Amino acid sequence: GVGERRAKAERMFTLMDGFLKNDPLSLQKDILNHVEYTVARSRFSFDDFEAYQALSHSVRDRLIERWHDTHSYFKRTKPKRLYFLSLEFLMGRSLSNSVINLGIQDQYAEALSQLGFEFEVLAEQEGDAALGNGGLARLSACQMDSLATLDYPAWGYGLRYEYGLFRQVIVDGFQHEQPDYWLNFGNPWEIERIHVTYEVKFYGTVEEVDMNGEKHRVWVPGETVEAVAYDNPIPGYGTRNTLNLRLWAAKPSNQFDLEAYNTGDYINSVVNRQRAETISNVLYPDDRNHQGKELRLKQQYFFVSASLQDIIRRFKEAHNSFDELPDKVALHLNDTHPSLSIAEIMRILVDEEHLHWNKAWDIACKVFSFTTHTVVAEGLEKIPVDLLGSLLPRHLEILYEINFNFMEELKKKIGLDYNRLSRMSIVEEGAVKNIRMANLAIVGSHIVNGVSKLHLDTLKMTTFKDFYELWPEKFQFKTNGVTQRRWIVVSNPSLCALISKWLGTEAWIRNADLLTGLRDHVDNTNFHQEWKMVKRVNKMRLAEYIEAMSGVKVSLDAMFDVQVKRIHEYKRQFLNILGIIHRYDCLKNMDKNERRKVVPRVCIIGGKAAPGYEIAKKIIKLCHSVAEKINNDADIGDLLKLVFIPDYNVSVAELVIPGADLSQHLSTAGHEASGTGSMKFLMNGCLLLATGDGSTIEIIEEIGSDNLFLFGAKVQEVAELREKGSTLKVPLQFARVLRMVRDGYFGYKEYFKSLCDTVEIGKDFYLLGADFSSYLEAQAAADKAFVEPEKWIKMSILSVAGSGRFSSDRTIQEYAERTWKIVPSRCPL
Ligand code: GL4
Repeated sequence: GVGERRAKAERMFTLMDGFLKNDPLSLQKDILNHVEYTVARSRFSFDDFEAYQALSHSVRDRLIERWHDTHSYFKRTKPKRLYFLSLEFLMGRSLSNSVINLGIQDQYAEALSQLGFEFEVLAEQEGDAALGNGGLARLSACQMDSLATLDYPAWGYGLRYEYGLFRQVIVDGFQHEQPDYWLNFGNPWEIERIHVTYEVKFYGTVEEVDMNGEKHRVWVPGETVEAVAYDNPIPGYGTRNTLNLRLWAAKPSNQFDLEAYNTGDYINSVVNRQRAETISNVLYPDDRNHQGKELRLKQQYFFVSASLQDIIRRFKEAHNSFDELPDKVALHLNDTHPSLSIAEIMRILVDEEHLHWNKAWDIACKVFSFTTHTVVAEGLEKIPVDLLGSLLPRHLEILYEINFNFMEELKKKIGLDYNRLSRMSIVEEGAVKNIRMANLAIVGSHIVNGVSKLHLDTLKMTTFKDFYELWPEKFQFKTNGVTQRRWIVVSNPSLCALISKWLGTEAWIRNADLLTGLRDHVDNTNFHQEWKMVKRVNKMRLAEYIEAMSGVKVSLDAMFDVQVKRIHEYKRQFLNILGIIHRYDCLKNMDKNERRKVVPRVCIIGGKAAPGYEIAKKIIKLCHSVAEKINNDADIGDLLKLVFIPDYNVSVAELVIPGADLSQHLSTAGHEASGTGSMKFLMNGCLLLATGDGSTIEIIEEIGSDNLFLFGAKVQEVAELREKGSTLKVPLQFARVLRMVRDGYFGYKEYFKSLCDTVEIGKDFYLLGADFSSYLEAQAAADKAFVEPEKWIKMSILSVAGSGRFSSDRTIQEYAERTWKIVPSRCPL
C-alpha cells in the first residue's frame, strides 16, 4: 500500500543521502545537467540566457526541497495558518534573492566562475515579475519575505496575470504603454500544479430547495471556469522554511459547454472556451481606482473562490469541525480587493456546509482581518449592485442579509440616526446602487489596520469615523516596512558588507534593530571614508545606466537627487519639476562667481502614469521638455541635469536607490497612507527631503528632524489652506516658473495648459503654490549640507542606523502577535 511505499522511499532516500549538495562542484554538475536536460542545449555550448535558465532551475530544485520539508512539517504540527489574500504582488526578480536567502551565494559564484560565467551577469538576464502596480504590491512581496524568514506558517494567494504591469516606453517625451507578456521566455520560479484545480462559477440563478424539511437557497450557476494553481516558493533567510505563494490562472473548464459540442457548432465552442482564459489575463494598471468593471469583478471573485476552496479543503483534511476554524485559520484581506471572501465564506458555510447563519457569521468575523491602504473616501472600491447581482446572484442575497443584520444591530446601538445609518450601510443607495467594499470589509473583520500611525489617525477622524466610534477596539495600525534582504543585501552588496564589517556581525540581516549599532561609529573617520566609497561605487553604476538609457553624461561629484514612484498629482512630481525650473532660472541669472558656489545636481525622475490619467501623462512630458532644454544648454553644463528614467520597476529601483544622495517624497500632507520608497532610500543611506506625511512622521521619530529635510504644510494646516481658496498667498517665484511653462518656454504651450490650470490660484488642490517657498528652503538646506561632506555622511549613517524600525520583519511580527495570533513554526534542519 501507500504507507509501505512511503517507508521504502524514506529508507532509500536515507541510504542514498538524497539531499542536494551545495558545494561548488555539485552545483556545477547540477547546472550542467539542467543545461543538457532542461534547457536542452549542449553542455559545451550555451549562452548567458541559457546559463541563467539552467542556474535558475538548479536553484529552484533547492527551493522545492525546502518547500516540501516545510509543508510536511506544517501538515504534521498543524499550527494556526495565515492566508494572505492579495490581488497584487510585485516580486521583481527571484534569482539573487533566492540564492542569498538560501545562503549559497558564494558557492554559486565560485561554481559559475569555474564554468566561465559571472553570477551578476546571469542575474541581469532575468525579467521582472510585475504582477502589481506600486507600493501596495511591493509591500505584499516584502511581507512574504518576512513571513518566511520569521518562520510563520503562512501562504500567499494571488493571481497569475499573463500580462503584468505595462512596459513604459517614452516616444518623443510621451508615455506609451506596451504589454508585458512576461511569460514569453518561461518562468523557472513557478511550479505548475496541473492537479490542483478548482471550478469557479459565475452567473445563473438562485433557487429554493427543500432539504430534510428545511428550505435552502441554492445557486445554480450559468458558467464555469477552472482555476489552476501555480506555486512560487518563497525562501526565508537563515531558516529552512520556504513558503508558498499560490497564483491562480484561469483555464476553460471541461464542463464549459458540452451542450454546444452536441449541437454541431464545434469551431465556435472551441473559440468560446478561450474566453475563460481572459479572466486572469491582465492586471489593471491603476493603483487606486477599480470602479465597477465587470472583468475586474470577475477577477476578484475568481481569485476569492479558488483560494477559499483550496483553504477550506486543507482545513477539512486536518480538522473535523468548523468551530476550530478561527483557531486554525487567519484570512487577511490586503485592501478591499479580496473582500468578496466574506460573502463567499458565508455561502460555503451556510449553503454548502449547512451551518446556521449566526454561527457562520460568528466564525467569519473571527477569521478575517483587513488592511486598508487608502486615505480618501473616493478611493474606496464600489461595485454596482446590478453588476454584482448578475454575475454573483447568491452573493448579492448574502450581502443584503449581512447588511440587514448589521443595520438592525446598529439601530439598537445608535437609534434611528438615518444619516449615519446610510453612511455606514454596506449598500449605498442612490441613482446607481452600490456595494461599498470597505464597509463590507470593516463589518466582516475583527481587526481593521491602517499602514502608518498618521494614516490610522486620519481614518479615525474622516473616512472611517462612524465605524471607529462604533468599534474603537477594532482599529489598529501597523506601520509598513520593507525587507532589508532585498533592499540592502541584494541591491547594495557593498553597503551590506560595510555594515556587517563595522557591526562585526551579519545578524542585522535577520534583526534590523541591530543597525542602531552603527551610531557607535558615527564619528569615526575611517568609517566615513569607506561609507563615501560605497556611495561612490553605487553612483558610478547608476551613472552608467543613465548614460545608456538617455545618452546624458552625469558627473559623479554632483548630488544625485531622485524622485521615483508612480506619477500622481498628490505625489507632486510637478512641484519637483517647477523647483528644477526655478533652479535653472536662477543659474541663468547668475554671474561666474555666484555659479562657483552652486552645488551641481543630477535630478532623476521616474515612474509610470496610469494609462488613462491625462494629467499624470502631461507631467511626464513636461519632465522631458524641461530636460531637453536644460541638458542642451551649454551655459549650464554639469551644474544641472535632468533625466527621466523610463520603465521604473523593481529591478530599476534596485539600481537607482543605492546610488541616490537625496530622495524626494513630496505628497501633500495627509495623502500618502504610508509610503515605502522612503524606507528603501533610508536603508541605503540616502537623505530624505519630505513632507510630514504618512510614515515620514515615524521616520523623524527614529532619526531626528535634523537628519532629513522637512518642508511643507502640516496635516492639520492643509484643510485651512484649502479653505482660503483664491485668497491664498502664493510666492512670486511660483507664479514666475508657472508662467514660463504657460508661455511655452519649454514648447507644447497648448498641451501643458490644462496641467498649469490644476495649480492656478484657487484651484490648487494639492497646494503646490502654498508649499513652494518652504520647498525651496528645504532644497537650499540640502545644498548647504552637501558641501559639508562630514555632516552629510553623518546624516547618511544615522539614516541607516535609524532604519531598523522600517523593516517588514517588525511589521509582520506586529501583525502576527496583535492581529493574526500566529506563532513561528520552524521546520527542523
Ligand atoms: C498605497 C499607498 O498609496 C502607499 O502610501 C502605501 O505605502 C502603500 C502600501 O501600504 O499602499 N495604496 C495604494 S492603493 N497604493 C499604494 O502604494
